[in-house]
Amino acid sequence: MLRFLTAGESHGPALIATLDGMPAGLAVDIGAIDAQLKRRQGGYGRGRRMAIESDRAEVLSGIRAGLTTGAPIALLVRNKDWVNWQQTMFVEPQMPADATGSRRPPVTRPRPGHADLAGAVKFDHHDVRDVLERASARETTARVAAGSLARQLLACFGIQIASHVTQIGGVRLPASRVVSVEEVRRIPDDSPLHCIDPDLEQQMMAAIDAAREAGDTLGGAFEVIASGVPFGLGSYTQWDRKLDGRLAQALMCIHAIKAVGIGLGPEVAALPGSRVHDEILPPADDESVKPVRPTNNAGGLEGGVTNGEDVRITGFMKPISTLMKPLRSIDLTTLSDAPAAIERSDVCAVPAAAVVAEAMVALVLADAFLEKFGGDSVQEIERHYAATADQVHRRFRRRPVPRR
Ligand code: EPS
Repeated sequence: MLRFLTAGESHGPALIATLDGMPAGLAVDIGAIDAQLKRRQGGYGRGRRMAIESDRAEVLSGIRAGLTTGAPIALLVRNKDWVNWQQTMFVEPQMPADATGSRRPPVTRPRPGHADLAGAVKFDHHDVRDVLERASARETTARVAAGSLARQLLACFGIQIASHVTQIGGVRLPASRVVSVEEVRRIPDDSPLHCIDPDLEQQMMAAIDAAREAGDTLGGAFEVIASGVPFGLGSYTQWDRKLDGRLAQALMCIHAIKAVGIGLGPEVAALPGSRVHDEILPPADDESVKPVRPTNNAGGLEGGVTNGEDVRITGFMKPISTLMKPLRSIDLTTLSDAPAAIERSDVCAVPAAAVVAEAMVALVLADAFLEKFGGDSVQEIERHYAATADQVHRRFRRRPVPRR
């Protein structure tokens, strides 16, 4: 229903996202797209590039007088750093006379963990720059811009998405600690790592400092929570409709994510069924619109379908693969031992990855939402949504709902 593609290189002129399938009639807050882009740029442990950029989205199509038209939405975010790279990244066969910046030598020493080696062999590139420019996590800027629109659509129906960092390197919140959406909302916007526990956050920052000193990098984990999600997004009827699988793909395809957990995540493997499955109790009172679930270990998904509880999904990120104290590698031109190349990079980007994950979750949830409640305009979707909500309410309300 909702599709998006991105284009652009890390040091090219711009990043682009095309979002197709947005319904007409959504009032878009353009400033909110930039606010999300700013969040993605933040977090303790980012490198010097983020001081150069101040990402802003330009809308090229699909929005008129503040409202979506139903046409594809094209978004463009310019790279300010482009002026420093034109002599290396020019498009024409010969370097244009007015190209600015400097001419960099070819990159020939692949970084272990990066796409450098696999990408160079796959596309038969001899300058690894042809790989790393597109493999760079800078691409996630375009995803966040597109995701911000998905998020605005979901917000019309009361669905909110938030995230928090649970682990940096070996410093982590206890696995048993269930964090509420309210706790996440209380984290100040300028919090360095977006962790709910300020003491733990200090330890996490110290771990990042130590990694930086050592010329090393650190990974970690974050949880994304979507609240206000109705029953019935996704389906158990076919493998590619299961929403847990779709969300897992959405997080796994973010740079450096190596594992994903839903709800309790990997912990489920160690516990008996009696401590994993969330019991189902009668609706709390006459006004309730769903049964009570005392726990949410399932992370809001049973059978690949949303069950009316918060959707909770955790991403586990490996340490960034550009090390200032490089690992052993080879020079692809001579095939002799050589330290891996050093590109300007971050020490830790887990808080940024969490913001990207929010965007990806928004895009997948919006897609599933449009499948369930679809329509060509927001107004049409609202009618369908209201009718379904009414049906669910009638089912669970103890006091009969008067017939309209
Ligand atoms: C960036 C993510 C990282 C940064 C990049 C900007 O990308 P990568 O995956 O290539 O390490 O290092 O900045 C640079 C490439 C640079 O010139 O510093 C981002 O998220 O915007």
